[in-house]
Parts: sequence; structure tokens; C-alpha cells
Amino acid sequence: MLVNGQWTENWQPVQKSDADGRFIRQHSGFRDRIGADNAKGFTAEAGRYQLYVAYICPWACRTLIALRLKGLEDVIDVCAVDPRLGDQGWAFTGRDGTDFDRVNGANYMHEIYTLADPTHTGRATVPVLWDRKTRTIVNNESSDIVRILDKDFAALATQDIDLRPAGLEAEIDAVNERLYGGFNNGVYRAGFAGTQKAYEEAVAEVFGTLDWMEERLAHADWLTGDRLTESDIRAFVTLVRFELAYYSLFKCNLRPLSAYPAVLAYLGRLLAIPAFAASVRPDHIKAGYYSIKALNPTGIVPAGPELDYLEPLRAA
Ligand SMILES: N[C@@H](CCC(=O)N[C@@H](CS)C(=O)NCC(=O)O)C(=O)O
Repeated sequence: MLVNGQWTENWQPVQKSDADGRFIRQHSGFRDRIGADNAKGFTAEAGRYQLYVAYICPWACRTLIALRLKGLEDVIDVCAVDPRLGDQGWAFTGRDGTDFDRVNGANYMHEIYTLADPTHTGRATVPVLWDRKTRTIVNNESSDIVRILDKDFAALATQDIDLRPAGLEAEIDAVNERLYGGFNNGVYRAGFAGTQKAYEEAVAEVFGTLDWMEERLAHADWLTGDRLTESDIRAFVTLVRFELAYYSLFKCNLRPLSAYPAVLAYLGRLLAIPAFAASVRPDHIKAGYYSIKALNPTGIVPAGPELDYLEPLRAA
């Protein structure tokens, strides 16, 4: 991670945890919005911003899905890092269908953080929304970036979809909260638990949340009812990684997804939407998660699993 703008290589096993070994996620440091009332002058313009992502990363893929659902591909450039997290963190290698950084010419993601703030301290995470004009980071928090794309770029969007419709905000927030603690971050809390107690606590919440989703989806197509919202993006990014990575590497193996027929059908509905399908690169997901040395010292990537619900991606 970066400490006062200097890259510190030996950070890989160091995940923050509490006294009982519970994984603690770092807070995102750049939290601006885009619009006329922004004090830093960030306004919605075509060709001004670049979105840095990793196809392995569920948080980054939230923003990629939102970008494509809104039809903003020609408005905001996307730059994808190599899926493997190395000694220098995320890198721009051009391998496996990823990108070189044409905007800043960086080799590593941490350079983007020090360009924005030469004394930055923190992990150099994706996603990052970069402003070419002021040469800084607008925002590095996926939940904000999804709303920036949905609301702040609404006038430039070419698809008529509202991911957070008026009147549904409270319901969306309640679903998001449940999903974050028990599922999106829950799988990480299981995977990076430092004690048996912390692991068992997290894994029980993960499957409790899947039980809850199964119940909801038995009566509705989407998590908040009859229209797709940002909550479905949040559920999707974790669901589609569940059996590729979390079930095995993060030890979330109480039950496979086939024990949840309504959830599995929901995953199929989401995968049939091109914006969702285009965000899924199973090879990146496996290569990326299994490159986490603290969890998989040999770096060996498993051959499977073969998953029927990912078949349509292969045909595409
Ligand atoms: N709060 C952030 C979390 C992003 C995050 O944790 N990204 C991970 C990839 S899945 C990352 O870049 N990790 C690199 C690191 O921790 O050094 C968000 O939702 O945008």
C-alpha cells in the first residue's frame, strides 16, 4: 500500500482486522460528485473522465455494469488492469485483454493515487474515476461512482434506465445494507477472517443472506420488486463470483448455489442482460482471486468449476 506517497511492497498479507480477527475494509478517500454545484469544478462532459477497473473486482464491476446499462461507453473511457495483484499492486500490462493506461501512462495503479495526491496513504484500490482536466481522482468508492453514472451523467446517458428511482430509495438502501454486510463484504469477512470465530460468524451471515434472497426472489423478479435497480447490480457481482472464487478460496462452502433455485434463476436473468454479461470474465476472476498469496501461496489456479449458468458467456 501507499504510505505518505511511497509504495510499500510488503503489504500483501496485511489486511486490517479487529481484536477478534475480523477483517476490516478500508474507507475510500476520494468522495466527490460531479455537477454544477461541485466546488472543484467537476462537470459532466464527454471524453473528460477515465474509469479504472479490474474485471476480477466486484466493486469495480458494479461501476462497469452501471456504465453500460446507462449507455455511457462513448462518454467515459474504461481502463482495465491486469487481474493479478502483484508486489506493486494492480498493474497495466495489456495482458489477457486488459489495457495500457493511455491517459496517464502509468505502470501501476498506485501511481494514479500519487498523481492525485503525492502524500497519499492507503491501498491503491479500483475502481477509480479520474478527471483528465484537473488531473485528479474524483471518486474511488464504487457505490458513489454508480450514482455518479446514474444521476450526474444522466443528461449524457443513451439508455433510459433509472437505477435509483424516486420513491424506492428507502427500500434500495435497506436491501443494500443487508447485502453489503452479509454478502458483498460478508464473503471477504469469511475469506480474510483471522480466527475460527470470525470466520464462522461471517459464513453464517453469508448463507443467512442467501436464504433471505431466496425468499424475496421467490415472489419478485428483482430484489426491490418489479424493476431492476442498483441493488441488483450489488447482488450480481457477488453472486457471479460465488462459485468461481468464494465457495472454495473464501471457504463459503456450506451449500452450492444450486441449493437456491430462485437465486439461480435470478442470476440467469441478470446474465441475459448484455451490460451484466459483458462485465464477467471468469478467467480474470479465478486468476485474480487465486493470486492472493496470503490465501493461496502456490498461486495455482483451479481448473474448475464448470458452471452451466456461465455457458451463455462462452457462446457470446
Ligand atoms: N470501497 C471500495 C473497495 C474497493 C476494493 O476493495 N477494491 C479491491 C479490489 S476487489 C482493491 O482494489 N484491492 C487492492 C488492495 O486492497 O490493495 C469500493 O467499493 O469502491
